Amino acid sequence: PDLFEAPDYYNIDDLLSEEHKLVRSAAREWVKRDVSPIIEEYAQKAEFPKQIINGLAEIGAFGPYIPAEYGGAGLDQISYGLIMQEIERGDSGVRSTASVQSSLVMYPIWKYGNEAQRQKYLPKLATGEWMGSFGLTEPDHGSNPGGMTTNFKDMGDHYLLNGAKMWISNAPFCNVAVVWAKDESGRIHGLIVERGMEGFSTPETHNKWSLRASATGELIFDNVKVPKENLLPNKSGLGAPLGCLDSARYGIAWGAIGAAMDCYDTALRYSKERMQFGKPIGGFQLQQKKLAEMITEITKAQLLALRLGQLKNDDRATTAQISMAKRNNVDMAINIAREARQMLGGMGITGEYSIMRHSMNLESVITYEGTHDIHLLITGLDITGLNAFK
Ligand code: TGC
Ligand code: FAD
Repeated sequence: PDLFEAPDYYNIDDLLSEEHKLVRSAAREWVKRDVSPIIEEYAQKAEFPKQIINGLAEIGAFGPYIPAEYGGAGLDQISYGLIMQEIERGDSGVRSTASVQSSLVMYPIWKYGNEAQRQKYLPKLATGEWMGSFGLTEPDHGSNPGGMTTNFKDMGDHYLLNGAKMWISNAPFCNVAVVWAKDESGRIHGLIVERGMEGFSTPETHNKWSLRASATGELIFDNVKVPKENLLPNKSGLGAPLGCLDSARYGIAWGAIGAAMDCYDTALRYSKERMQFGKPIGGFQLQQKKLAEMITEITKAQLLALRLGQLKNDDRATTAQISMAKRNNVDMAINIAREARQMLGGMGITGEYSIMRHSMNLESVITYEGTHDIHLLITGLDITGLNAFK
């Protein structure tokens, strides 16, 4: 049974609105009812549970901050964060599906697309009738997406797209993909590629030990004819995909707190029940140190995310501020997962508890959307003015 209780050591709930709390409890109830009971089985068999797509749409996880006129939930950035937190409490792979759909597919169509593209795609993406993927990373260009080689040529009445993307969440079942590719002058643009276009295939990536309940794959373009109306007209250059990453990384900063909370809550509960040497292991100083450090780090991460949400609501959050929160909060969560796993002893390595799954999932989360190293260098550049990437 899912007994989860969210820690709120600094009464952060006092800083949330009634709407924030309602949105959070709807997401929490749904995760408890429809995700937690099945997710271990799907992770074990390395399969995305497609039956949860409707539920994700119902809790507003597809386009939380996209205006209602396009089918989005029209919520603020803190509600978006809280939804991500609750979903990732269940599983980082499920949160990935929501992050990609909202911040990497709906966001660029909303921000960089024209009205016809918004009307055509956003409502269907908001209900989950269509699922999207985001193709930036390539086999030879991960941390350095500006080096991409995927390209398109202007053939007069259409574009001809060639190249390959790798490590793409939702690729194996997506209906549409927002793909970043260079034009003949080397400028990066976003193109909406639809399943069924000739020469477009999406082979699944197998043998993952992490994010197993999320489908990952490639996007392969072999002379794909893309209609001209599928180019996103309102922004080009590397800044266009990087702008989407700002939004997704913000959501991950909140999401990681959910995974950490679940690990902490599980370890705390276990430590009060598990008896060794005639007393609960939670009574030993070494275990208390772990728990005390966990709740401290979770509380700091909550404050970082909440303040960042306020800045985002005012449209004042910088890329470097978002980067810091993504890095700190994911690092916090992966460390907590590791400590919490040890507190459960042998039981901690089994699927009876969620911790080992969170721990393995977080290896992807600390790698995608900019690795931990890349985020250190983004902060480094911001505070010194010296660019370590060039
Ligand atoms: P750099 O020279 O810094 O910037 C290139 C151009 O972009 C502009 N810019 C931005 N514009 C808007 N928003 C932002 N956040 C921007 N950041 C930069 C910049 O001003 C410049 O414009 P211009 O006009 O001068 O050309 O670019 P760089 O090549 O040095 O790269 C910087 C670096 C390394 C930080 C960046 O490439 C990076 O962040 N790399 C990490 C790659 C990454 O995060 N990939 C993620 C792939 S998607 C994913 O992982 C999804 S997982 C989803 C899930 O399942 O949840
Ligand atoms: P590399 O860039 O090759 O990095 C290897 C190592 O070198 C890392 O430790 C890195 O930190 C280090 N390194 C690189 N450059 C520097 C430097 N300048 N200084 C110091 N160290 C450096 N991408 C998408 O586009 N869409 C998706 O939906 C998506 N989903 C993903 C899902 C999963 C499960 C995973 C694992 C990845 C996903 N990605 C996605 C790709 C992800 O964004 C990349 O894996 C990530 O950006 C790192 O790129 P890379 O794997 O090529 O590693």
